[in-house]
Amino acid sequence: MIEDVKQVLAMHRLMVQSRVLDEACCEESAHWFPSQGEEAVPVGTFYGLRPDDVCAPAYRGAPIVYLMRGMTLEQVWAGALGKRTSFGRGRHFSFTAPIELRVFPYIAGDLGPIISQATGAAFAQRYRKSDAVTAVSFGDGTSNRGDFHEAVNLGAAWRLPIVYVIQNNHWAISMPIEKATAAKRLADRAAGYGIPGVAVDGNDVLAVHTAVQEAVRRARAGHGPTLIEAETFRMRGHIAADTASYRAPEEVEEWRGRDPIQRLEARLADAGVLSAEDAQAVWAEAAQEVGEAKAAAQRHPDILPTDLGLDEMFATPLREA
Ligand SMILES: Cc1ncc(C[n+]2csc(CCOP(=O)(O)OP(=O)(O)O)c2C)c(N)n1
Repeated sequence: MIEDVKQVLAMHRLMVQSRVLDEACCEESAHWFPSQGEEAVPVGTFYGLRPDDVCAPAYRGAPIVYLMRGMTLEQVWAGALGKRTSFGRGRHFSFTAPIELRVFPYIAGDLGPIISQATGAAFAQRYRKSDAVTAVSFGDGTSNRGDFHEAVNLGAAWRLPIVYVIQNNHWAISMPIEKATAAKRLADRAAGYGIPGVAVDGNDVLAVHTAVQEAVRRARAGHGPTLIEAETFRMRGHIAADTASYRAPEEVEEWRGRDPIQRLEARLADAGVLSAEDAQAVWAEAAQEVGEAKAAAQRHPDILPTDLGLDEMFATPLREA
């Protein structure tokens, strides 16, 4: 159902921008984590949250959430190119975001703790008597970790203002979800925590957005967490260089037919909201913006060996001992 045309067009634009940026980053770095085909989950989940809400996006597709929270494309590129001007100061050849935007930075390596940390952010929101909420998304593989159980159990027991979103793209590197769990629907796990569990078509941005917004309303009203499983598909390998030879090409082709951007465009065309030419213009504009931002970020200074000092490793103590 298309109720608010302006919002839907904004989400379409973000998905296109995400796709174009992601393709360009894959060309730039063999280690980039491709998110092509999964755009409806980050966009549908984090679009429309308030500036005082906290966002903790899954690493796959996170840059579009940073852009939604106020980072510029040039800043995202500075991170992707490992520039000294990036929020990771060039020490992290990837992407991250400043905490001031109330978006969790991408923390390399350890998957899982972000679910507990986001639950902690929701606890802080409750403790400060604010009606802000936290939304956290993570992969199906990550949802099989103990961190998930501990965090969701606590969030539910304390009725914290948080929405847990599993970005189920069917694969965790080379491990298919059917081999990692016997559960048919990951959303069913919610019953074990005493919270609502909702399974949505993760390639339908409106379905994701509607489910998350409903969960946000519950959380804001003090009714606690919801677990949402958004089913999508990882169209490329785990990283840009991964040819994903461990899976059947037919499976990928089947999902190509459910491309979230093409589906939305078909729907918007049917509704007389976006013509083929309008859609073309959105793609062209995204390509131009992404290209210009990259060119600008390439001119930023690279990190120097002398930047790798210990000065930023330790925070200044709040009080002298
Ligand atoms: C605690 C931990 N275990 C293993 C890894 C290695 N690892 C990096 S990405 C990944 C797959 C994660 O799968 P999923 O959560 O489904 O997210 P996806 O990559 O599919 O988006 C693994 C196992 C890690 N980074 N952290």
